[in-house]
Amino acid sequence: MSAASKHERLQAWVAEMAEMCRPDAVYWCDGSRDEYDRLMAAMVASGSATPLKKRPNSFLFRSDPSDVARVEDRTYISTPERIEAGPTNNWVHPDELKATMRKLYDGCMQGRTMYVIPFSMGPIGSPISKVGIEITDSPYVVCNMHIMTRVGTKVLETLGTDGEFIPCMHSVGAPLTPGLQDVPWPCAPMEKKYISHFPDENLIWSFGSGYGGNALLGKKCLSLRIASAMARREGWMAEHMLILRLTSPEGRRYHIAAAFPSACGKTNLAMLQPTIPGWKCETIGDDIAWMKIGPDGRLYAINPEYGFFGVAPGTSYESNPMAMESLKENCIFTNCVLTDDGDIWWEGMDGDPPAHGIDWKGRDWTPGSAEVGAHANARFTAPARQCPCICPDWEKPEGVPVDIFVFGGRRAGVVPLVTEAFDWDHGVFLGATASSETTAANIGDIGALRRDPFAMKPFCGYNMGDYFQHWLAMGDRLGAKAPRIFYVNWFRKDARGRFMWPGFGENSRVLKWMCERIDGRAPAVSTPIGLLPEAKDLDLSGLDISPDDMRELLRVDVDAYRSEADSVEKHFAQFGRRLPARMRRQLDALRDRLSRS
Ligand code: SAT
Ligand code: MN
Repeated sequence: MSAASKHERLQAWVAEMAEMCRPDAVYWCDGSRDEYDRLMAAMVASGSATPLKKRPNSFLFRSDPSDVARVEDRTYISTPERIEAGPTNNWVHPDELKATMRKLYDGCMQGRTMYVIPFSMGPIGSPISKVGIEITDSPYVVCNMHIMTRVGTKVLETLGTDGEFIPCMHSVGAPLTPGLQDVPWPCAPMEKKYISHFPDENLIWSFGSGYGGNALLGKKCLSLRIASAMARREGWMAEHMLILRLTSPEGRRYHIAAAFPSACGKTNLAMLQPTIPGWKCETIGDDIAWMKIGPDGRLYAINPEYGFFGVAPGTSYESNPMAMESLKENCIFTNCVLTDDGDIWWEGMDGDPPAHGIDWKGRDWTPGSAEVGAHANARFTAPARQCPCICPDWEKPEGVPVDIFVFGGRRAGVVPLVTEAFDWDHGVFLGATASSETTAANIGDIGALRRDPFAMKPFCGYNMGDYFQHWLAMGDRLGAKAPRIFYVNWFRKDARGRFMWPGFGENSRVLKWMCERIDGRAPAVSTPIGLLPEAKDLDLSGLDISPDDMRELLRVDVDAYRSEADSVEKHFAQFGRRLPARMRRQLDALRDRLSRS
């Protein structure tokens, strides 16, 4: 008898879902290597996975061309009152959404197996961790969840007979009714895809997509959308942040948590190899941080995940050697090029492209082909423990104390390389007004400028105005022990479209200045937008960068910021009365400083 059978609520929920979806079989996952191997072998046999000769225990998948990224238009925060979801989320009333989705779920697993995946976000037993149970009809999802979360019987044991769990319901939405032939990547058409969250019930219902955050429900759905709503109720924080430890040549440790939108280099920054001598960086997480105030009054962070789901194109030994080293075995690759010698390849990888390969759509590909070989949002799924610079404390149940918060986005113009907030409220203002040019990580326009507060626009499970208020309240509780807040932009371009800052490992120079700031050892200039270094305050030794570029990277364009303030005004207007007065005051203060300079 399985351990789960003792948990009545869990059993009842699984039975109810099975009755609705009508799978051929129900299978409880134990998280074992043997289970992973069996599922992979079956997917190889059916033609949906290709084993890679060059990488032990690694497999390539090609998704349906319509199912390649998160679908923000089809993602819902479903609360009884629309105002609780706020202006940045899609909303449908729970009764209506559930009725619509019940019809879709009705019989949707015919001809398939329903997998029940018990998983823990965070180390099993950590006071910050949460248990989820994902139901899915996708063995690809099961294998990815094995890498991205801690799956298995042990989780059921911690649940006991009445432990709390977050139900995560998922179906690819492609029943195999008699006579239908399965396809390598089953999914439903766009108008039937729903990624739904019921934060009042801690419940997730996802239908129709098998890709990334739409389907691996521990990630964005549980660890950000549902967790952010829980965190607000319970007084902690669930953020779209990498976590890293920087150690100075003297051995002083700094923990940095940094928020950037999807595909803006979080994984690269998390695995940064400092170019300044004597400094060391270790990775704790690359995407999500859960943070609680510890007994000493400081803020402690854990990475709830167990693996990396990273953007493949652009990842190379030059841009991120530690990621490349993490990908040598036990990985899943999605929508990359298959080379003739049985390896994967993507645009931006080191060295010459292969002379021939199979592209992400399964067609012959050569370097002269009209289209890219790997999809721009092609991904690798890799176990975090395989990262050579993973921090020895990355699974510490109590987490690591955060010294520094960093916000940022992709901005070709206007926003300087680095700015320090005057104080907590100003830092919250910088986070609340963060902006970025959009990337291929979600379906939609690429390169359009949007405000992405705290990089949480797609991931905040409640009204974003209340979320700003929650940040202010956390700052009030943390007082003098609050992390210091910075804003960065690695992506400034010159008139010819060339990146002005080299980025990657060179970003350590900016992080070093932040560390010196919190130790009171580095100067800063007060400007209308915040505290900035002068070029001489940054360690630029050994870096080939022109004084003109440095001046431009650290210049505050007062006129441009006046229009930024106008755009912030519009951005804030959408929150109406839910915008905290303290944010309004920050905007007024910014305008005041700009008018005086
Ligand atoms: O597909 S995911 O949502 O997991 C990746 C991302 O957009 O950050
Ligand atoms: Mn992300």
